[in-house]
Amino acid sequence: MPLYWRLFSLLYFVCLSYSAADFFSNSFLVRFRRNVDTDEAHTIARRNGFVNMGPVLGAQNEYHFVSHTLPSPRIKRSITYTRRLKVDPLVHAVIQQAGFIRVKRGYKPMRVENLVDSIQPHKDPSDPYFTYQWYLKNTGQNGGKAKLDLNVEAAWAQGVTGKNVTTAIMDDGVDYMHPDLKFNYNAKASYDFSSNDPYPYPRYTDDWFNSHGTRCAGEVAAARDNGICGVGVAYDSKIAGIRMLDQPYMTDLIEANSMGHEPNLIDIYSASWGPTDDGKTVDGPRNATMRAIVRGVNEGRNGLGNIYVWASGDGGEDDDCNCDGYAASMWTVSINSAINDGQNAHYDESCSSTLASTFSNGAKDPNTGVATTDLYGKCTTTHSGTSAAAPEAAGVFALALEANPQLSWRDIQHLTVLTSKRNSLFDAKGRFHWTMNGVGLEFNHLFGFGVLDAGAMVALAKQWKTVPPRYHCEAGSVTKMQKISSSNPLVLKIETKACEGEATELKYLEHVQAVVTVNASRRGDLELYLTSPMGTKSMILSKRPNDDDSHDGFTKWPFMTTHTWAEYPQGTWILEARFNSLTPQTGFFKEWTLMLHGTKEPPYTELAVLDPHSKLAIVKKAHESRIKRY
Ligand SMILES: *[C@@H]1O[C@H](CO)[C@@H](O)[C@H](O)[C@H]1NC(C)=O
Ligand SMILES: *[C@@H]1O[C@H](CO)[C@@H](O)[C@H](O)[C@H]1NC(C)=O
Ligand SMILES: *[C@@H]1O[C@H](CO)[C@@H](O)[C@H](O)[C@H]1NC(C)=O
Ligand SMILES: [Ca+2]
Ligand SMILES: [Ca+2]
Repeated sequence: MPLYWRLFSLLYFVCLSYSAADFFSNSFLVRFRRNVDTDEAHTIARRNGFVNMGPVLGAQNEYHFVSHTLPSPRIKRSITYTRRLKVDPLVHAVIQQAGFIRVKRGYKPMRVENLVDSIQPHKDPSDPYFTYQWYLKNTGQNGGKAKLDLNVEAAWAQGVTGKNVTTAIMDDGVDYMHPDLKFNYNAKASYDFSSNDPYPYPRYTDDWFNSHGTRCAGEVAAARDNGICGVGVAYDSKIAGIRMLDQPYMTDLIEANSMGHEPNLIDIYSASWGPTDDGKTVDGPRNATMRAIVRGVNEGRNGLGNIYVWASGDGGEDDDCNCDGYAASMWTVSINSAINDGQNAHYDESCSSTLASTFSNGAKDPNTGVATTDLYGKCTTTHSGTSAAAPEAAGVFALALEANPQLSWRDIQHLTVLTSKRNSLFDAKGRFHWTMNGVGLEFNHLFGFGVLDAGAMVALAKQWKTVPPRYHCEAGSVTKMQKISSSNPLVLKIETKACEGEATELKYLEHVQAVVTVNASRRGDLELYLTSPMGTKSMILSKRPNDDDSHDGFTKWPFMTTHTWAEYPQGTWILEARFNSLTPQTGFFKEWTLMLHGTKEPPYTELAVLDPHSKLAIVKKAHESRIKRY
């Protein structure tokens, strides 16, 4: 059994532990006793009064059936309909799909503009909106900070513009007839899972509600020098539209089919949505969706792994993106945002699983949002939210993949860690400072390893050698139930050799997870901190003032940190659990399992150090002195 399946089964528990008041749809996942072909599946569906919508994740033993006679959504499961399928001799299991809520990040009704008519001659792209694209080239326009941008011109100057790379926008549709997008549209890789057809065109509403996907698409791949709108970060790359956000509720099957759609045609999936950012939700990928992501990173891109880019969340300081199982996943690259003067945006969430940042709106002027394409051939300058940030990262990764098409999903994360910059990013409220981890990498609880630098990433991608194999080590567990209260915080320790001498031995960290089961009289008042043997302290759960849950707590929830990247894992790990509130609270801490992920062999050894001040140089030096010590 491959290791990732073991890990995956551990994470399964997460999927089973939601308490949210779900409702039920008329969709059913039907698992057969043996493989059946599509014709046979049609027959079985018909003879039981269902319609077969097709296989799930390309499997031959799982199909998606819909009933047109069952009212949907409904409060209760339909035992009758489930049983009707269940008694069919070929059917092994039937799972009626729950409906749940997924929201677009950063949607606000926005003003729409027409093209500006004063086209200024420029050595930069000649597109009329380019000067508004401060996130591509910040000259200090609109009160921004000069040179605080994605440094994309340095990537373009290396001849890299995203050729032969496809990014899928999983959203409310893409206006693929937009003149700035249509030549970069990859129809073959596109699909509409909201209405089950190959045309992910946004549904018309008169309030621009379904403009989200089109705006995200333009950030990645709007065309250059065509006199229309601005340019995409990777303006010669392709975009696919995956329409999946535009139905009354979400189901596991819609998410799974979207995230597993054409994994060999699509390189990067960009998602600017997630569980409700109300500061009290704890939710993440369900069963089939988790399988889709695991399959994507292990088998997609013909084995190199798909890149899933995730907007870290718009819940502001009262939410924590580690409670969002999509953003907190090791298999997604979670991206936060900064505004044009280097502050975080007021809606930014913070958490230890964020890997890096890009940009959203301008500081004071609401018209200095992200300039990009809009519905019906228009352009906008007001796209914002961490929604706007994730597609910029997808564009930068598209550039890296053109520079080196052999990069794996992990290579992309390593490149992100090594080339993101602190630049002038800072916490507007002064809470979170830049800190150095045990190998000298600077991180910030808000911004991860900093703002993406396309020029540096492309340059390093060109000489990159794939990182050594990854191992998963279950480093230890504390399972004794312990009481915790406001006056008695809990400090737990795990002393570990990081699986030394075993098949999963590792010495160089990538992601670290603390899988925790705990309940509390008020979940939102609980804070969790994880400290590594090298002394790096990650806040893996922050206070969430709106979370008044007193019932569910967290059940085997995998809190993740990126902050100990490249550190040495052996030694003592410390978990602190404490309440941060005026009213006294109590709870029971039931489990902490420490999961370490990384390599046994040192990464980066074959890479040439061109700049002695680069992060690559710093980490390599730290690793070399470690090799001498141990
Ligand atoms: C484009 O990418 C595909 C795989 O995604 C590869 O088979 C093909 O050779 C590439 N084409 C070029 C021109 O690089
Ligand atoms: C999730 O998948 C596992 C393994 O295939 C299965 O045992 C379980 O019943 C599934 N749960 C749901 C809710 O689909
Ligand atoms: C937490 O779990 C313990 C043990 O299972 C239980 O006794 C308690 O009522 C639960 N709830 C709270 C708020 O502690
Ligand atoms: Ca253009
Ligand atoms: Ca959130």
